Amino acid sequence: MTDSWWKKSVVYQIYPRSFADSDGDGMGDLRGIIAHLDHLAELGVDVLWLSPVYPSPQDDNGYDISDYQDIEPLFGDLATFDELLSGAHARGMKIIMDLVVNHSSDEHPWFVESRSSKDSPKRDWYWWRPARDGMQPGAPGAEPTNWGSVFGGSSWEFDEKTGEYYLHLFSRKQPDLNWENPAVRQAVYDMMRWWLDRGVDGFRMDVINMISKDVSLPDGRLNAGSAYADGSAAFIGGPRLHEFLQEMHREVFEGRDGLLTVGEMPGVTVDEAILHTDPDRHEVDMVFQFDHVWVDRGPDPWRLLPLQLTQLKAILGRWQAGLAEAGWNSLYWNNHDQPRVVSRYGDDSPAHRVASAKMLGTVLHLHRGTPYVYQGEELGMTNYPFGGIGDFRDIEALGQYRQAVELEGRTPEEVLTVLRARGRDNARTPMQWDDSPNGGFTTGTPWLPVNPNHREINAKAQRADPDSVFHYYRRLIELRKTEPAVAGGDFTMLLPDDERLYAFTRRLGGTELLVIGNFSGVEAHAPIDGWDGAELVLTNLDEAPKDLTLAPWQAVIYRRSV
Ligand code: TEU
Repeated sequence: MTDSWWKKSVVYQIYPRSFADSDGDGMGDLRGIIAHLDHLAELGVDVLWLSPVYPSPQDDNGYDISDYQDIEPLFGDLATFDELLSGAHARGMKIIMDLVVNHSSDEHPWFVESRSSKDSPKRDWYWWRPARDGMQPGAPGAEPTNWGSVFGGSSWEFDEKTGEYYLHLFSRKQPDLNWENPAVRQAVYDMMRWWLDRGVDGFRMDVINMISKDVSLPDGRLNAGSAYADGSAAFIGGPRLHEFLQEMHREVFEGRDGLLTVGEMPGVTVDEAILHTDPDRHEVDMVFQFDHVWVDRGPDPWRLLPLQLTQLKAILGRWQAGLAEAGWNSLYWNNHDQPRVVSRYGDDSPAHRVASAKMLGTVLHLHRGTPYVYQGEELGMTNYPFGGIGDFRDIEALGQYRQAVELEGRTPEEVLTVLRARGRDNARTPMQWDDSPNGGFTTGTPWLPVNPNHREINAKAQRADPDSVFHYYRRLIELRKTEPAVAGGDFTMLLPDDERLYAFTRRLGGTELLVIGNFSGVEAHAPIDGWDGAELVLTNLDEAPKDLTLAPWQAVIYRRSV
């Protein structure tokens, strides 16, 4: 992977269950994606990232894989997958797969065999441990460590048959694979080569910074008021992570060109990310960091914090500076785990939704890095009006609600307030294609309801309207292709202390761009000199600002020669 074509590219994430249903079962599928490839080509994206499409019991919507080398029947089959791949390639778009190998499904044959007996040849493919010293196996508190799972409850499941526990950092149906075992690693590399041989163009690697664990599995720190401890010090960026990623690179990617690898790494630091993405170290092309989506999260998980723009700028500015010389940033506001950004950092009221969605897109896409667009973001799709806990489907929302309300004494209302604003189901309501009853997503009953605002917010209407969020995103993506400073320019943050304006410059050779976004509903002046008479490249409102005084939620891009 010597070329870095992905620096000039934009990636579009598809969450297949919620993208488009071709057969009326209420669940999106591969043929649905094929039917909408022209929407993606018109938008101008270069790469499609498919969330998992493999056979799965769907405990975590496909992030629990029971067969790594086939297609989930709900979504289609391998022949349809090949058709999708060639349909994308024919339109100049690549496809990267989701690689979920920190854990498998408990229904994967590897785990079925592993749990069958203590002497199974695959016993050591997962993390099996006896009860805590001196405790009765299966008794409350006898788990091998005090770690909580991300989805609520203990991260250990007791297995009656062999009297031991297995580790699952996520759901009990997602047992963690033991990467210490070289046979596990070889099986994963084999499978990855198989997909590349089939023609796929790379991988997005799920929680890949959790694959190496401190094998002593130490207890974590218990925070006041929580039922379980945070064990992440033992498995985030663990002792052998760099070694494993370099081995994977050697075994899978060496000698193959034109691929993209992006590692999802919750909790990764800038310094670690430099090591992971420095091309000379042969690990991954870029990582997904989380600092900028944790900015509105305080020490208390069940209290909402408003966005503080100065903090957001400090975080993203630190990532821009850190990866300026070696390595590369990914850029994202949204994915299938995050609430809709226009509802979160913008203003989704009718007066400001369109402007703030475009402003957020402008600021993101003009940073140095590879932007990711999550399905529906290009329409300015919003959070869903969830009511009670019965409206949620996500295993994380349900599990965390149970733990908070039943074990930690939280009130349902305080937990629901946070889930409504931040829950993952916000991202997972079906894609809004048109104004028909199910938004053109399905002719059947959608697995998760379509947002009632699909009557106003939908792809069909936006493709016909040159002022829509869709066409604005299309122009942003096009600008990356026509103005080299967008992909290649260096980055300088301006006005770090301003609570309303996000401002920076990009410079490449004799060209400089000035980007300003107003993150507020009031007019704001940017005290920046030297841009009188500069060329206005793009703005999201009808009127250009005068003297750098931006209207509510306005964004501008100026260009000058230097
Ligand atoms: O997510 C990793 C992760 O850390 C998430 O738990 C995320 O931080 C959290 O859900 C935010 O609310 C990946 C996948 O993207 C996610 O969909 C999976 O559930 C998870 O791994 C397990 O595979």
